[in-house]
Amino acid sequence: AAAAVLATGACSGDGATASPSGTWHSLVPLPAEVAYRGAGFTIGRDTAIAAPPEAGRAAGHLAAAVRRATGWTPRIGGEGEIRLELTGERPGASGGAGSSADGPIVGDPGAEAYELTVDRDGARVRAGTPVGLFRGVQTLAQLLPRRGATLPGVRIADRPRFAWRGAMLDVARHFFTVEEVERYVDLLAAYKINVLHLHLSDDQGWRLAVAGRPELTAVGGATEVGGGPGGSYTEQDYRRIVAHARERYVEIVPEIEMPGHTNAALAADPALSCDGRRRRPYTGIDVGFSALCVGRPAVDRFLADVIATMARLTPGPYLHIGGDEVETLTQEQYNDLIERAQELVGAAGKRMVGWQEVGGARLAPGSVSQYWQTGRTPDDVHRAVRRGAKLIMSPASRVYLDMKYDEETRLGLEWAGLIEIEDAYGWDPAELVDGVGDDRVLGVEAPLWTETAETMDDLEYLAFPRLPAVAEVAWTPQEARDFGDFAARLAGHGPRWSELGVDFHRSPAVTWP
Ligand code: TNX
Repeated sequence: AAAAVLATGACSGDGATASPSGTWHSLVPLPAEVAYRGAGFTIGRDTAIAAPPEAGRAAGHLAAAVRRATGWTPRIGGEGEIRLELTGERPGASGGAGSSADGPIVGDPGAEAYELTVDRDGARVRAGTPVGLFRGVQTLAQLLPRRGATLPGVRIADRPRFAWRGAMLDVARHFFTVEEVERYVDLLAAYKINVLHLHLSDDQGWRLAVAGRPELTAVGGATEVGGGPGGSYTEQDYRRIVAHARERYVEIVPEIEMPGHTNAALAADPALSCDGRRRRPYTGIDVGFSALCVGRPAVDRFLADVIATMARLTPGPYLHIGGDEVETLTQEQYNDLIERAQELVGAAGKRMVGWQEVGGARLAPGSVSQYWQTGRTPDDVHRAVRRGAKLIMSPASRVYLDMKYDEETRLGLEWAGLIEIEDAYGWDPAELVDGVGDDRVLGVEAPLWTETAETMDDLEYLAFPRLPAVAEVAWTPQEARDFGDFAARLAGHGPRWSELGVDFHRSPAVTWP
């Protein structure tokens, strides 16, 4: 059973405290503007949710949240005390790079704006788009008590700071089932994260079926780190994940790694190697040693098939082609392959995303570079920006969810440092790279590499509570953020995670109830 909408409201003594603004609540991410005032509204057995047809998904999620808090399920109809309203204006309808019928999921942040008010007569969420209503419903669900029916009086006006608020899950080092990925999506959606980037291939595993190339999953998918059985998604499995995510206004961005991190592909198809020899499956955790044979016709056909498959399965505009940590090619060979991939992605009507090393190649202005290497600002990032590319900020020392919290953490690596919740929270995406302010930053993403994570509990333990911290970095205006206030708001989420069976790290900076 999936987690669906988190209700974390504070009025039942479950841990939220007064914030500096003199209010009590557990809202994460903090809305841009929030003012508690006046009497609240108590949901009754005959309270109904009024919603237009386009807001069906938001209304359904809200009804489920009310049922969890109160035990009864509100009717969804044309009239009601809880109203979801689509306004005439559709901010962002002209901008953005989305393709869904009800507007882009990753587009103009204005398209996700909403207003929420609760007074003694009821609750109302207003937005220009269905996605805005859905984000507003997540806020309303967090205002509900864990058990109970009373919402506080409040006025909220909210919109995200960044368009791309992502999480990445590595299903290559260890495989995770459709149900596990769906559960992760549910947890993301509750924090208004709108992208799940799936790392679908690496040295240790190939996880996505490609038509006409059954050996990629049959051979490349049959193992994982440590030698376990691995696994892979059929096209139908993958479509289920995409549909489940869209239902929650989360975009799935697929990543197939190239030209490096490709041992699993080389084990499946010897024609992709320069020596024509089949590689043995790899179950260790080293990086950098594998690469496709750039320039070989067999490799060009492989690129075309793989990118066509990703494009066909992806309703959204972004395809990720990896591009990191190649140690066995010349810069010319590397650039050649990235530029070919970029052309194929463009010809499929999509935009290419790659790890920051892709900035070594000639990027198209619509391409996106994912910054990860902390400690210096590398030339490849500056080159990408000069070519007009935007950046996704994933500084390893802040947002790599696979790093240990402290020396005692039973899971995780530590090459980028130990990351407690203060570290994950306390940075500004517009201060990371000289000359790169809000306008060049597409957004923020928290990767979860899974060399050391094998189970859903492992994923949850590494992601919580750091993922909600990153969600607030990506959503909330910088000037409204304060770590002490965040920690106080976050406390109320602990009991809810426990109730949902979400394993989490009890970060010492938070006074968990
Ligand atoms: C670096 S950062 C990687 C991954 C590893 C990760 C482990 C990046 C683009 N690549 O291949 O899984 O470190 O923390």
